[in-house]
Amino acid sequence: MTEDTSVPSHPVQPRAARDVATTPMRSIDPRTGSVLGTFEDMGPATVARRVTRARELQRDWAALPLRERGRHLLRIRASLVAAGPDLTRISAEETGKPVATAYYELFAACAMLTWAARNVERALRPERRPSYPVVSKRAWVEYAPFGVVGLISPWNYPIGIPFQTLPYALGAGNTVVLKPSELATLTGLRLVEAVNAAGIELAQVVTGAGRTGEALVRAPVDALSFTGSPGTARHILRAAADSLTPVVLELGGKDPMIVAPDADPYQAARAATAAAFLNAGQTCMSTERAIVCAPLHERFVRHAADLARNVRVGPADDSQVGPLTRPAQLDVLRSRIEDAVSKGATIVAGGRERRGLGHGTYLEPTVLDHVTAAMDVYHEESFGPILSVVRARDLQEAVALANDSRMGLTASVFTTERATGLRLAHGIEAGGVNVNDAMLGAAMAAVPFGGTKSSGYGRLQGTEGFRAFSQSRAITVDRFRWTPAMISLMFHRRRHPSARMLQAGLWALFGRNGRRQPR
Ligand code: TXE
Repeated sequence: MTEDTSVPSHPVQPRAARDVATTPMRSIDPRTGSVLGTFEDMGPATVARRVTRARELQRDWAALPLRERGRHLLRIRASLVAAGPDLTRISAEETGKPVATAYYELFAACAMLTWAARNVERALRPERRPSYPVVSKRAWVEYAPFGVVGLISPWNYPIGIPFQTLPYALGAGNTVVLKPSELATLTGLRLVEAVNAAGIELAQVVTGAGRTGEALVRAPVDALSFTGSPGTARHILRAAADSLTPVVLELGGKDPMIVAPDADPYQAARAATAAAFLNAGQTCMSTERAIVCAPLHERFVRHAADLARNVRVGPADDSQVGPLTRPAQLDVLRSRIEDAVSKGATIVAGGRERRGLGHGTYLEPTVLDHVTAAMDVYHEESFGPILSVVRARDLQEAVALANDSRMGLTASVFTTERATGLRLAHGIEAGGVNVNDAMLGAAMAAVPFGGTKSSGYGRLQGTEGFRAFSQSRAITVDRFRWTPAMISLMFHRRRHPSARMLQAGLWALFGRNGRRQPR
């Protein structure tokens, strides 16, 4: 580890520190246990140097016209496509996911880049606003970059999640410093290499665990995008408080799917199991609670159980569900299942560890029926391949159950009646509701993504995503050319208006709507 002697230039930068030498960290393939490579466990000094570098490069990037920034995002896309085989292989090795799942991430990343490239001008060009009630002025809003955006990322989608922020933050004129998860760092390194191979060094990377992440927050960066657990988010907010750094938080969910009495139970079960088991359930917006209305309970449960039993589990490239990325999560999932069964739930599919698949740790895709609010699995994010079925009498009870959660990321509704879908969507407390599918909203680059309640705040993607990493600047100028005589009339009058005159003015401007003028 190198010593740092430079003092970064940011005004609230803490004094330069020396990084204590640490042993390199290792990246491990959860399918085989083999070491894939090592990376540096960076301390505050190294992190500060990377942030300084990003800050130096940001000025030239922000000086480019929006259209030119858009063109460059398409060059990054080309670079990412060229790196595709490499990136998806490394991501699959580090997380254990099937390569196809890594490719979904890459498709999503390219879609985000494409939409951001084509819409950056529209989203961020200066906008005229009425100067009401000041008639003598014109006003407009400009969108300026923050400077350096820190991007602290988890391990579950190490390609897709960074690209929910990166195209929009770059489009807004920022540079970024990525802190990939310690479980998927090699993917992060390759990803940043691909971004910069497009010809402009727009991304830096810092590697390590929580200490490195905290150093990035405290460097400080000028804005932060964090995806991960609520516990870590609290640490980050405390660290960001010193520099008052704005933070966008995406913290996972306990996402419900309401299956209305008129729905096709097979289609609903297909969507629920696909969304529950994708990436071994290690997805923030996976369907964790299927809330099924009478009279569909039995049919939905039967279909969901059949579908779960037919999922291909294993380390091979053509499997659908790989191992848990963090083997220790199996203990958490086991205890959730045991707790649920002890309180009256029934296991209708899976429920056990799948052995004989080599070194990896696998939980069989699991469907639990008769799940109730008394059980941990009803409230706590599983982050594993478990679908809980909660039985509801009717739609009113189903909405109440859906909202009975600390989390509120996304939700879905299955119904054959569009009007029912929309009515339910309006009643569910979530950042996004998908009617007749699950998760698809997040794939739409123009549609904002983020949660309510403990699922976080702020939005990624869409026009909202550009604005999340921009600061609006209000500019006002004179509508008329003022002569010196007019200026002296405005500003050098001796007499101020009396309270009586002001009250009369207030009434003339705002006092109508049929109300009597107060005395
Ligand atoms: O997240 P962490 P992990 C949830 C899910 C999962 C749990 C843990 O429930 O089981 O979070 O996952 C960095 N200051 N989600 O371990 O620990 C860390 O190094 C600054 C939901 O990945 O929150 C990593 O880069 N940074 C979810 C990142 O934060 C710190 C996705 C996330 O780590 C830090 C993943 C600190 N003090 C997990 N401590 C979703 N929304 O999709 C850690 N980090």
